Amino acid sequence: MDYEHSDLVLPTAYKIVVAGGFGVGKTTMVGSVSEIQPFFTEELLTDASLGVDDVSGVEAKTTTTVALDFGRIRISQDMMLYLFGTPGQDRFLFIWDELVEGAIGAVVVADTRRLEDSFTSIDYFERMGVPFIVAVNCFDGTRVYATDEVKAALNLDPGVPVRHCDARKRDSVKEVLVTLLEHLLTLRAVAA
Ligand SMILES: Nc1nc2c(ncn2[C@@H]2O[C@H](COP(=O)(O)OP(=O)(O)OP(=O)(O)O)[C@@H](O)[C@H]2O)c(=O)[nH]1
Ligand SMILES: [Mg+2]
Repeated sequence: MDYEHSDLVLPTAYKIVVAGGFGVGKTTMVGSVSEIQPFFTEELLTDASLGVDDVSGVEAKTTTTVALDFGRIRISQDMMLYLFGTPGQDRFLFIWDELVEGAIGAVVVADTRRLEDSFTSIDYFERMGVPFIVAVNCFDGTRVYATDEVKAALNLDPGVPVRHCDARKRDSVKEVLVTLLEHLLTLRAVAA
């Protein structure tokens, strides 16, 4: 057989978690950036969720993630990212430990109309020692807050990057992932 082995570059795969509160755009984010057909576990929001799931701000929402989202993107010749989106509701928190196992970092997606919903994710990653950044998903018509304001409101360590994005746009989400990778490299440099 005539393989050109020297041309063959197998990328290393890394696991990234996409977390955040209910309805902030995690599934949208994984879906818009994935190069493979993403895997979603969406279930219809039923009457049972009335009074439990706060859809204010995302009234058009009809489904919710009950287990995970999965997508994949090749960032460079030698780097592949596997994206695992979490369910947004606290009642599915029991899945998180397995979802986060082996992850090199996380993106906490935030909606500035409901910033307090980010605390569950932020507390979780701080407790588990998983490096993360915050991606503010800029929904149409909502006020845009400066990253410093978001940082202060979330009481974040000054070193944690915050950036705005549009979860529906592939390039925007790619920039979020690159920001996370740069943050990981900075942390590694500091630790060395
Ligand atoms: N206008 C606008 N709508 C968005 C954006 N991102 C998501 N949406 C909509 O907001 C709703 C919530 O999006 P999802 O991606 O399902 O949110 P999620 O965080 O995965 O939700 P859960 O899994 O239920 O926690 C959907 O109706 C999306 O179409 C955005 O950037 N702008
Ligand atoms: Mg979801």
